[in-house]
Amino acid sequence: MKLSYAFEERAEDRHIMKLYSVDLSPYSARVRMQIYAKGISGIVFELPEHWGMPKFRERFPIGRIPVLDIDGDTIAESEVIAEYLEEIHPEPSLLGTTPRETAYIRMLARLADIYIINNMFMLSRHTGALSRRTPTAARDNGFTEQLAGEVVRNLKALDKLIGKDGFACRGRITLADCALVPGLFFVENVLPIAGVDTPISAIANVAAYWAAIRKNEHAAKVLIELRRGLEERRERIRSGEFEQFVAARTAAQKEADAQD
Ligand SMILES: N[C@@H](CCC(=O)N[C@@H](CS)C(=O)NCC(=O)O)C(=O)O
Repeated sequence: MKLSYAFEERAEDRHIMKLYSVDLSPYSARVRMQIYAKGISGIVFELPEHWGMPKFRERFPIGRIPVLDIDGDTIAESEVIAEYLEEIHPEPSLLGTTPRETAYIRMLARLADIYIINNMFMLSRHTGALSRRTPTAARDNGFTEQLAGEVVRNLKALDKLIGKDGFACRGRITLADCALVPGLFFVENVLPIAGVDTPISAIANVAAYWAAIRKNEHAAKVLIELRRGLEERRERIRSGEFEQFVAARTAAQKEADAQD
């Protein structure tokens, strides 16, 4: 039993792995931070060709990144990829040393994913914060105001759960930090584009965590990538190229839907 597991582990190491990812994607950033923190080498980061277009969905039905490609076989969903990487590269572990510690880490990672990143993602879609020259202010749209309220509510919940030693929990980098860092980057940088002041500074433990974790080398690396992605996106919006891309994407999707 043990032997066959060891063999499988070595076999995994021989596979060619690619992570389809872009700088600005918070879900991809979560997996990239994990890869940096674990020191995994040999995973190539690749831009997803036709991303957003029906052609991309033909290959990857969920149509979202990150996707981990292992010799052409693919795994979607950041959390699933993260757990897979922990299984095939157990050391250094970004999980707990007991089931209860691991459950706590997963709870914080889930809070970041579902209640922070996902709400920020929907808010940015509804306001056009990352797609239009003149986004709709959240206060002018009841739904986006509600999403911004959800983000604040969940940051306040996080405030009661977050570690006070510069890490999300356990005094070291875990999968919780990998999910929280991109989430807080979006709260800090995307909410203001939608006309909402970032609430982080008023939420004491989250603010202290945010000030400390951004100095961690793996977090810092991913934050540089996220900022670079945001600057590139701003430039594409400024030049009008991004709106053209969104229009082409919508038209292509309508055509594909009509053929279904
Ligand atoms: N639940 C997914 C969310 C992934 C996701 O929404 N990715 C965005 C980029 S950050 C995406 O690919 N969006 C493309 C689309 O919505 O068409 C995960 O955890 O991986």
